[in-house]
Amino acid sequence: MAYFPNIEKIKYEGPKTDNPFAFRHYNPDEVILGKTMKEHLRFSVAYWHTMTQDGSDPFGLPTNQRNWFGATPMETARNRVDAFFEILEKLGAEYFCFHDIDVAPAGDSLEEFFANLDEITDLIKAKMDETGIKLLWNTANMFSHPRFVNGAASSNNAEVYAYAAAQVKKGLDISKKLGGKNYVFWGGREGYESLLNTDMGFEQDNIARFFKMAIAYAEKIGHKPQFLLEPKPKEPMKHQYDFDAATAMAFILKYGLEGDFKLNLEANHATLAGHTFEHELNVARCYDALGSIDANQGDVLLGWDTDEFPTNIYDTTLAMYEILENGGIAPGGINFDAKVRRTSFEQDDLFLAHIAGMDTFARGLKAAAKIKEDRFLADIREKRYASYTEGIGKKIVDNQEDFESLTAYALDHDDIKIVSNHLELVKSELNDYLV
Ligand code: XLS
Ligand code: CA
Ligand code: CA
Repeated sequence: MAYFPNIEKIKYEGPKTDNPFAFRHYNPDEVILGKTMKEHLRFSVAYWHTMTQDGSDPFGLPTNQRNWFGATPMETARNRVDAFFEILEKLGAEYFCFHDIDVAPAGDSLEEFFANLDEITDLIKAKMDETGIKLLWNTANMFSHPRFVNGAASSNNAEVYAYAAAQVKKGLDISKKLGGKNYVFWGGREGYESLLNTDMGFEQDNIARFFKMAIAYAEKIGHKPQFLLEPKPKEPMKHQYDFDAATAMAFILKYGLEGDFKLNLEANHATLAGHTFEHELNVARCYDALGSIDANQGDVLLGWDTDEFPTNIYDTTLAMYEILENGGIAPGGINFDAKVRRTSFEQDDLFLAHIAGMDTFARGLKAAAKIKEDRFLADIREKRYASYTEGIGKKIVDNQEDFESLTAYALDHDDIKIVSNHLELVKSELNDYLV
């Protein structure tokens, strides 16, 4: 059965088309800077927002109209696999991501949950083999169930810690079965409500122990996906341990995890932390740790994690510029960790929303490629740091100076000329790349 009988495979029809079920900018086989758009963008669809999100909010009941509900939770889960792969194929998205609980019902025991996961991931594997669609990453939901009220690997309760370990072990087994490229750890409830009852150092040591056990298990089963840590500053906990890219890197480096971990960076988490998305991507690049991205956007007027589909070309251009400067995002990808608005409740809105996100990233890619080709930002930056390419600046960079020699130099050169950045001009010229 087709779950979207009225929707054909989405094709590129160019900016002039009036067909809403067509790409206006994403042309998968178009070559940009030597690679196809498909290779640059590595689009992924998120199981949770697309298949299980129901449109409810703290004030209202579900609004989403969906046609895949069956008589039992397992029947629904099986239907979802078919519907999901129909979406992936029709969109031409080559990757997907899921939490364990998104794909299979929890059942009445951990054993039953695992059995459900085995059955459903067999179906997923068959679909992957049939279509060539690949698993960008999977992860474990260790935050929704009440047992995780105080976190998972940071929980004060060792039984919860053990339960979480069992879930991640299963997640890695599934990653091996499905050939997962990455495996994500988002902190969920790893953080705290109040320092009054929290031993932060102990909790972080425990999380590091947990990660080391995960690495050891992956090595043991001979399947090591790229591990990714996903920062977020708040929600659900008041204070999340992996606040932002820099905080997550401090954790990774403190515990010597840099050989196994990179970052999965989400746009909305960046803005919640008070950063731009490009700031977070740039921080990750400074540590050679840009792993993958969760593509979405927040609302500037709202201080929470709205996970909207990305439609802001300014943001996607600057994000794609960072990705191009990184030499690409593989083995990571661009995962739409984004949900349709509560008011976009028709099932076909799932297509319209993904098309909007894919077109917005395609526009970002095209603009960023032009910026790179023209050396627009590269020249501005090169010129701005030119004083380090000769004379005293070059000697500083070559580590040939010390405080005494610099003081001697400064005493002779204290009539310093400062130069304007002309930032308004830069921003105005940047606009020419966007529209
Ligand atoms: C929640 C996170 C989550 C992770 C995966 O805010 O974005 O969805 O990406 O657990
Ligand atoms: Ca995310
Ligand atoms: Ca989010």
